[in-house]
Amino acid sequence: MTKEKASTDKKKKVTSDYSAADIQVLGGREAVRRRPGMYIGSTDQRGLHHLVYEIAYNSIDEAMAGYCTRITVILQEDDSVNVEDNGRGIPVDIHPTTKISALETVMTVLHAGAKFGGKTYQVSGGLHGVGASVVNALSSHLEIIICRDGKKYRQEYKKGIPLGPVCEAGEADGTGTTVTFLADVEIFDKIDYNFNALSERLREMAYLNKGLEIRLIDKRRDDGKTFYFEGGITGFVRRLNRGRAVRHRQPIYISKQVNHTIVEAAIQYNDGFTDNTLCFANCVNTIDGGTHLTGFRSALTRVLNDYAHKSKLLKENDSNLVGDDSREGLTAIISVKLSEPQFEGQTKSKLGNIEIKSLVESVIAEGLSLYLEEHPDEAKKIIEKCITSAKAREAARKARDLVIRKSSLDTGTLPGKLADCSEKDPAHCELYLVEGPSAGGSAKEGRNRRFQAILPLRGKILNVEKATPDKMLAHEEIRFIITALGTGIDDALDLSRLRYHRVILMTDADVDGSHIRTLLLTFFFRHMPALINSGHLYIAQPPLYSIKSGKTKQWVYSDTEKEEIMDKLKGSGKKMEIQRYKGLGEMSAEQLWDTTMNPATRTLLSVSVEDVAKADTVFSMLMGGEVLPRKTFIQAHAKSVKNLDI
Ligand code: 0RA
Repeated sequence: MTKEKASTDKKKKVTSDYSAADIQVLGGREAVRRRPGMYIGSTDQRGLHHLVYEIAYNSIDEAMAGYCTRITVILQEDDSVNVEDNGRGIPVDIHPTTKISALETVMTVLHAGAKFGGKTYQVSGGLHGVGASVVNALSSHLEIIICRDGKKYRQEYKKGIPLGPVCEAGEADGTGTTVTFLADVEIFDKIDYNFNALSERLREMAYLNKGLEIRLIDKRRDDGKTFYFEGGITGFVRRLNRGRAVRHRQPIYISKQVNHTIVEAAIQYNDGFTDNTLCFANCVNTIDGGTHLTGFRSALTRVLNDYAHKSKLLKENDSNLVGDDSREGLTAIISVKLSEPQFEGQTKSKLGNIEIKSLVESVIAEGLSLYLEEHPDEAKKIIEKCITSAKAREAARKARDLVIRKSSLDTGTLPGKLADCSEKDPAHCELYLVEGPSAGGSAKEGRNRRFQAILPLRGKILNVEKATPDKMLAHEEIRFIITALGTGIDDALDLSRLRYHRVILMTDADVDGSHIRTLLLTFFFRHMPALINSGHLYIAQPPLYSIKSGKTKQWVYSDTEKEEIMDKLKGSGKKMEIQRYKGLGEMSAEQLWDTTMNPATRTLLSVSVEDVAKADTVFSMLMGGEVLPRKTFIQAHAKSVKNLDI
């Protein structure tokens, strides 16, 4: 009987027909009250603020749909909050299936708001927050007033339960919705709204909806703020960049509506190094990015590269700017508004709509290209910034590679051509660095393989004095030396890992040989100075001559020695045969052992650097770029290596 009556009399129906809806309402209401955290995150101040946002989101949806220009949030002295808008007003007519008013459905059924909005909204599918029903369920008292069709309607709730039907409450001038709620002290730790925290988010909303005025009034302490931004996200970017040196005065603004989707971006580079890009989908800050951000980034990098090449700011052979280069010092807002946003991820803060990527990419590419064409001065400043970033990135990469290489050198496998010794105690081991493969062969054959290792070196050693660190490590022979020694180099040098306590340079006694020796010394001095300072580095002394007389053969290691012996032999009238040895390769394996490698008979020069500061200039003079000082020095210090017998 009641139902029958209700269908003919709208007002009465609303009054009486609560039985069916109640079950549904209580279901949602109780779930929300039992586990409020599931719906609003927490029951502390953040959760409390969430209530305000949920109600405000509905009004912002109305603004995005183009029907609302002003939203007022008032923090009342009694801890209740008003959210008032000048939208169309929530419809109060009876819903055909639920048989209750649209207003009551929105206020009592979880997620009902979104469903209601979907059909009527022009571009936006709404914020898709948890909805007004959650706020209602968590409020000890809630009142909603609708102004529509020249009338005022009113309904009240207690903990989400209607205290009565929607009632007419007089005349109204305009249209709009006002929600007043008092958060339930049974749910919340304490009712204490933070004006500044609320301002931040409301300001953001105002930026994202240009032309929308949002007021926040604090009646508790007579404070208030009005947010209204004609420039929308352009102003947002300016605010983010305030106090920073910017590369171009005006933010770049791009906006386009395609069917029911709006794409908007504001871009301004500063002189900093971080990427400060915020992206929003239907005014929700998608902190985990998503398809809109991906589309924006690829357009940005592509367009900047195209322009940089076209304008010859990047030369043909220069490598392209990468994404990171185009985002250094970037402040940007990307805002998309679409009908059915899909929010993904754990916290639903990533936009998933796949079609948005190409849409954003094309809108941004078009808008940005146009801007660069029309603003060559600004374009140049932006591109130059990106190029600087590219250079810095390249330098950083080299430095990083160097560190990685250095550490891999420490543990690298031994070079294949190293003929290692069998002794494991480094204190008893020697490593011969031998010039040329043939001498290397003789040395391998002639050595005592128990404690003597041979590393033959091919060709000239890189002049490290003139090479960049990465070039040096790209040089194979140098890498072999480093891995064979096992200590690492430079800052990473660890002498305790030295695999041979005698490192012996064995080069030919000719010009090439002495050049190679100098190159090796330069390397050790620059990159393993501790090896020299601790007395581990030696120079082998192969003989220069052999003098044979009768059955005896003598090895001669210097010209003075040669003169002495010759004088002696001449005096005794004996015949002699003198042979000059220029290269190690001219000696047999046995001869090499006898003359140069046998510890019992050989002579080694220990390399020491007494005056490191002096040596430093000496090395750069010897091996650096300038030719004249090198020549003078070599002539003056031809035999300056300290001689030490072992
Ligand atoms: C659905 C339809 C219509 C308005 C709204 C929702 C609406 C909801 C809220 C929530 C807070 N403020 C709001 N303002 C409007 C209007 C349908 C029509 O008039 O044709």
